[in-house]
Amino acid sequence: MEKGLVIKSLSNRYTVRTDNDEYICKPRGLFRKEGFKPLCGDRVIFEITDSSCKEGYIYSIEERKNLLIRPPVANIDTVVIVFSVNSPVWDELLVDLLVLACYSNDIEPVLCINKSDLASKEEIRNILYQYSKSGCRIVTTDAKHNNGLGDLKSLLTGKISVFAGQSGAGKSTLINSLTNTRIMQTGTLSDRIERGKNTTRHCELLSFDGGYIADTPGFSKFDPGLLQPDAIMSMYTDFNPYRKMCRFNDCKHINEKNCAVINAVEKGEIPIERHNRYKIIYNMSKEALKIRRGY
Ligand SMILES: Nc1nc2c(ncn2[C@@H]2O[C@H](COP(=O)(O)OP(=O)(O)O)[C@@H](O)[C@H]2O)c(=O)[nH]1
Ligand SMILES: [Mg+2]
Ligand SMILES: [Zn+2]
Repeated sequence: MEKGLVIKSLSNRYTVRTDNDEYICKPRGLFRKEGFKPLCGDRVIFEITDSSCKEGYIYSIEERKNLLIRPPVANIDTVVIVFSVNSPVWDELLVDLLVLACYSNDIEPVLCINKSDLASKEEIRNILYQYSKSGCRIVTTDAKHNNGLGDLKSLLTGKISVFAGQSGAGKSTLINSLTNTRIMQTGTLSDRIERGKNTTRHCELLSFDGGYIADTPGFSKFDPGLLQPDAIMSMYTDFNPYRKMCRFNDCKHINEKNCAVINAVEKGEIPIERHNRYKIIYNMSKEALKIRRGY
């Protein structure tokens, strides 16, 4: 038996990569009946049935660290959240929501401010400041003129990454540059084409420099109702140094008296933009919870 990584899935054929080879594998019959299919990113145990044709059977899938349904990828280490300052204007709430989506799936978010050629230094500095205490790694890139790509690449080495964010922010352009291919369609309508491709459950991990990037447009939405309000609170790491100093043990840092987090915002120690977004997302999640509970 061999061990390998599923790097491509296409109509029930899986390309499994080992240290020095690739095999086209079918899943073992029994495990298909169990309704459990391999996904790109899965680490599998397989048997080589024909070493000259490089074919085999997948026997089992190692336990997954996480998985996304759309795009269908397992064991994601990093999601690169791509946005541009003003072309399109960045959706601030979406960026925070995607960061939360990462944390709740045990994925490391990397923020990528792309199209830096179209923004002023001041605008970029402002965004860097907003996330300076978020614990997120953040890079600035200009995919069109190949600036900052080395910084981004160094954060993705040895990892399985997915790109996410607003349409038009430059995800496909970045993936093409990093992998030195033109595999992703760029420009208007391209996301729709790539989504169409994914509905047939096509997915491929593109290898580069010891890491992999999924060739999908990634996700561009996240429903805060999927998280509990208290979970959201704990994922705003900006608040960590202050939480214990709040007057109330169960302080939600929304409008309570003697809230150390709110005091820190007033003193400029926590970026007010982050706190404002926290309040909005916390309340969205609370409303969703009320609806679920029926009151
Ligand atoms: N000026 C500039 N244009 C870019 C940059 N990155 C991507 N673009 C352009 O922005 C448009 C949308 O890019 P695309 O990669 O398709 O975005 P996606 O929808 O996020 O995949 C394309 O016309 C790209 O050529 C950049 O860093 N600077
Ligand atoms: Mg795209
Ligand atoms: Zn508080």
